[in-house]
Amino acid sequence: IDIQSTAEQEIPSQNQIVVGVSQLGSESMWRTANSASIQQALCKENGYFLLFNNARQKQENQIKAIRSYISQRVDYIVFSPIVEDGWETVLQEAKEADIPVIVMDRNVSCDPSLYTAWVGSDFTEEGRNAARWLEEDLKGKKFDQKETVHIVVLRGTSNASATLGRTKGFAEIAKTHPNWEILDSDDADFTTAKGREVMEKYLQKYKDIDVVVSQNDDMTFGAIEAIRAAGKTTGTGGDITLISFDGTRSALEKVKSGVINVDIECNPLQGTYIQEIINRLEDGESVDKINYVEEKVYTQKNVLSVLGDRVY
Ligand code: GYE
Repeated sequence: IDIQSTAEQEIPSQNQIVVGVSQLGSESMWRTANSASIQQALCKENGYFLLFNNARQKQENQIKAIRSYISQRVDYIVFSPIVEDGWETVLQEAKEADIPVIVMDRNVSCDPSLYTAWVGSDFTEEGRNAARWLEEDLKGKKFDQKETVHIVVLRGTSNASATLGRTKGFAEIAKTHPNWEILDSDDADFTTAKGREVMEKYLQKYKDIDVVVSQNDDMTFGAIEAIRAAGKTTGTGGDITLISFDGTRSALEKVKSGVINVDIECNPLQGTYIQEIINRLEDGESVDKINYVEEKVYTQKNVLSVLGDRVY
């Protein structure tokens, strides 16, 4: 092994911007795309030296990674908080060390002066968009106003902003429809295996499920397996209406083929937004504190417009 070049790779040069990233895990297709996006944007060619740590769904691992970035005196810290609470102490430490922190994807609930900027999605709006789509879809169907719509929800990771926001946004609108009944709402960790497991349980427990709201595509795939195994169908003209979130390529293929009715996009391509923020800070410019990424809603009607370019 060529020690010289290994050593060169491991030590940042004077003019490189050193960024420590703490990614919360690798639970979903969305997460994989998010990690790739950050790694591509903060690459050597763009002037960066990137330290990247996968916390494998543990907040304590994220705190450890952030502490190690502080002791290595990196120029910037970027992290996607697994849950909203419990970051004050470590962010205070980063502040005292004068290291700007950029929060990515999910939110933190602490004093906003503890971080420089946040990039991510409006999860509550995503939840509302799911319910708004359902309102439209039910128009003219037997459920419209009269019969009860039986809904089950597959929630993501407990206390994650994506879970909290999507749940809240959907419930806000559901409340205004006396005939929408949310039968059950359980955490399924944003994974396919858990999605399948929770959906199997729902199918045993409730004979009459009209709508499944699955808070990410990975859980949706698990739900589809469980529903098929129970001899039922989903999607356009199927037994169960399937609402998903994220808009990853393989799920959008299923929107195209009519197995998933609608996919509420959540944009994982946040690397360029973060690169832009860091570059502005490097130039001594001010940055917006809150930065929303762009997102849409996909059904069979418009899915072809995006499928061709979908890279994740
Ligand atoms: O929807 C899910 C992932 O925080 C927006 O986390 C993210 C969510 C995303 O595991 O697939």
